[in-house]
Amino acid sequence: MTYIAKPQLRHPSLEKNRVGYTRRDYEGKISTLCAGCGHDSISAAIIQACWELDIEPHRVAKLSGIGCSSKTPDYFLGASHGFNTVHGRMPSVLTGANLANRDLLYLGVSGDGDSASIGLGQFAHAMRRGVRMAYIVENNGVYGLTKGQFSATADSGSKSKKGVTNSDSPVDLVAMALQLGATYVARSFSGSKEQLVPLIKGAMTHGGAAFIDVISPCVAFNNHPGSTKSYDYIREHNESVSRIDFISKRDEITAQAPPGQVVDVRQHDGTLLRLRTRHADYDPTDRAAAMAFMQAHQARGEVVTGLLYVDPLATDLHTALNTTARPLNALEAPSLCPGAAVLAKINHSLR
Ligand SMILES: Cc1ncc(C[n+]2csc(CCOP(=O)(O)OP(=O)(O)O)c2C)c(N)n1
Ligand code: SF4
Ligand SMILES: [Mg+2]
Repeated sequence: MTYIAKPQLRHPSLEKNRVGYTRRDYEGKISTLCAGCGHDSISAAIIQACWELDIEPHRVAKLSGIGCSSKTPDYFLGASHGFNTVHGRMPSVLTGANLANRDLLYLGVSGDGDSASIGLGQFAHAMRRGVRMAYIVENNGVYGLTKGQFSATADSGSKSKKGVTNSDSPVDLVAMALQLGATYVARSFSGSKEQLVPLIKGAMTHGGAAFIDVISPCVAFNNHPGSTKSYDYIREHNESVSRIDFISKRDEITAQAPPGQVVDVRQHDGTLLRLRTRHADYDPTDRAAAMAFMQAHQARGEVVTGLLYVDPLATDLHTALNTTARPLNALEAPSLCPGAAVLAKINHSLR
């Protein structure tokens, strides 16, 4: 048996959201990950975010690669569409699905091995093409599933459980996402649900490529002194740029924002990201400044978390390709294949 189904029994008076679902309706099977694994906390944050967003589960497509992290879509959104791809290939399969049906909300779940090692090229092209999705990397600095080898995001100088020092430079997926043109870029920590839930909500309502790198400690292979991805290390070195509140377009904005410390970012779909900044001069809409800020703090050994960059008016691959507003999978045969006469006309126009 590779999974454990959850009992269907539930309390009849569980709170429902606006579309009539309880939190339990956003759960999946019982997790088989190690007790204390950061990935389970991220699954809980995804469940909370989707419930609060009033998303109907059948409107979500969750895709992943291979790894403990990529197993997690089995543990949330059990009534959503799902595809567990080959190692590192989630972004291209998701891109294809998105092009065929633009009406779904795409959630890509991956690991640091899956996205920064074997899937690095796939990650890069999904970001630069602006595929509309929430792309979450559950980053523990190791290949958890294959028993703790250093991954490409392990920091230079960090130590393995057996005391070996990593000499390679790390791949920083946040810096890459910023450089490659992602329009929503964040870093968070699995132990910080208060920060992670609104970040996921913002990503799922974003109009382009949204990327969240979530430091997610592997308690079995990378939670010891000398690791820079352990619970203790991240708690001690976490430097949050802001506190984020997610306000849906239906919610009334009651709290008056104190001037100077609050940046309101309204996204295309009307949702509002309210950022209570901890650094008065931090501008989350300035890509180059975000990069410089992050690198300066990283050099001091700090792990910068929060919403680092957002382009509220972002567009996606469909806009770039000028595709039809109707999902391709809903078009009838004559529209998809208009016949020899149309092809001859196109060929003629190219002569
Ligand atoms: C093509 C291919 N190469 C290698 C593997 C072996 N493999 C399975 S999971 C994994 C790494 C997973 O690491 P990560 O994405 O960080 O996930 P984690 O388990 O740490 O959450 C590797 C190398 C594989 N399954 N397929
Ligand atoms: S091996 Fe590590 S990543 Fe995998 S389930 Fe256990 S704690 Fe999580
Ligand atoms: Mg990993």
